Amino acid sequence: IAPKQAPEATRFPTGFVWGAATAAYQVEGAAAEDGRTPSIWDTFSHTPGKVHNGDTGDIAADHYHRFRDDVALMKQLGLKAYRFSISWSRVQPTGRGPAVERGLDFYRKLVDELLEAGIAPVATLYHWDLPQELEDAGGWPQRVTTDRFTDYAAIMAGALGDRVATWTTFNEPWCSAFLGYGSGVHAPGRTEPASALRAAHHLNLAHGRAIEVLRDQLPAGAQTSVTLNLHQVRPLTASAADADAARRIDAVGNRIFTGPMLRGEYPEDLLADTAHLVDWSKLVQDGDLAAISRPVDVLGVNYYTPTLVSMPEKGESGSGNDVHGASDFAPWPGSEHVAFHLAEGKARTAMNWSIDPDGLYNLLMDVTRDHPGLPLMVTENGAAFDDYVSPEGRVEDPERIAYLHGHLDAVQRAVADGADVRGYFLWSLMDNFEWAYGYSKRFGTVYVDYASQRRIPKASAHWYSDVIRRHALPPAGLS
Ligand code: GBH
Repeated sequence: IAPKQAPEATRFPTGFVWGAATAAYQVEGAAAEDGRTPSIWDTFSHTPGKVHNGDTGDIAADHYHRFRDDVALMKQLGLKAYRFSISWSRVQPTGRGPAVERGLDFYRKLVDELLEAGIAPVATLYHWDLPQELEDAGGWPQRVTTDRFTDYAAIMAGALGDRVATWTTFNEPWCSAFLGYGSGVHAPGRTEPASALRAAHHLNLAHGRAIEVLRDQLPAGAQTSVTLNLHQVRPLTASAADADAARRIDAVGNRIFTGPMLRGEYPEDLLADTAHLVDWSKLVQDGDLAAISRPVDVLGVNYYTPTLVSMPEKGESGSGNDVHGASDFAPWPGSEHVAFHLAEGKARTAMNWSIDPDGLYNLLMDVTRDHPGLPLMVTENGAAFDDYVSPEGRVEDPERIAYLHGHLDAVQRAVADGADVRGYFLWSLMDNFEWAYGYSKRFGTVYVDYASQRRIPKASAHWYSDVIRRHALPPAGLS
């Protein structure tokens, strides 16, 4: 009789990329250094009442000055890739015209440091921080902003195209359009449903035009992508009304981007749901859809929690459009009556988001079904918990380890069932400025003591390191 052996752990696919992510305004600090001018997030965070505790990104995790130490830490953890974003107003302070060399230098040095450490740089051109001057000229609801973005993309491809192999145009354009111009909980804080829809179209167009520029300028092996926060929408009940609520949110939350980008058209139901707000026949001009649908090499998806919706009957009050507690104005133009719910009986993170790894499995499988053969990358996944430093100087975060284990297992199940997932980026490398929540929410796998700027890898960082080394999840019980 053969001795009992531990079952062989399933390994991730060969070449599967292990990374961690940040975004410029959330970590860099150095808000007024080397020629950088304010972005809409500087303005917003300095406006009283917009961000928890009046927190700003002025200093953040001081990554601008500490990037060498941060890259050394990434190397120590065994990361294979680092996803960061570029602060537009650092390289092109007015959002127009020639680039500022000192601004470009920061990203050149960061990229060189990463390459030296054997870590692949994955650059996002836009993670929500529009130069304030461009917002003053009308921002994303204005078509001219797409010209500005295309110029900026060309500058960055020229400066870093020889060294950065993976480029992402936008991070979560849904948030820029609908939280920025719809609910106003994000910068620039406008609450104009029609402007939010216009912004969405212009973000799509800017994406497509930038993809064209990147393809022209980048070497053959470089990859282009965009990252979407596709909502994993589920109806609360099996009723026809709730099914319609789910359809509506899927339209204005997901298909408003995947439609034009991946199919070359806006969904008919979206156009109908929002016809009273914008004249789509004027907004979408000849050639726009061809530009927007220029192919990307890989689609990035960010996932945190599913979206549970219903359509309350007239007179019945829904739970409102503020499932995450940040919004009292619906960021869903055309679907203002849809109610949002928190799943019962599931554990929650410090954001009060329910923990549901099956949502990630379903998301990857849904995209694979709707867009067969499309390579995917999980560009963000992670959780905030109430982390603290123990008297011994350690940060124990077993809930985060469980969260990551569950979601990486979901990725493996999706891969086994046919999804072409090329990599996984943990959100976030380190604690940072969590937008409207300021520094009150810690998503990092590395703890940041904001008083001293000391970094302390949490227990989950050591766990993740181990996963990377094995290229597999540890046997159950070891996490
Ligand atoms: C990501 O976005 C960001 O890319 C990243 O910068 C951020 O730090 C991270 O996640 C953690 O939050 O209540 O209807 O207004 C977050 C994705 C999608 C979560 C929208 C909150 C609010 C919807 N967000 N959601 S609503």
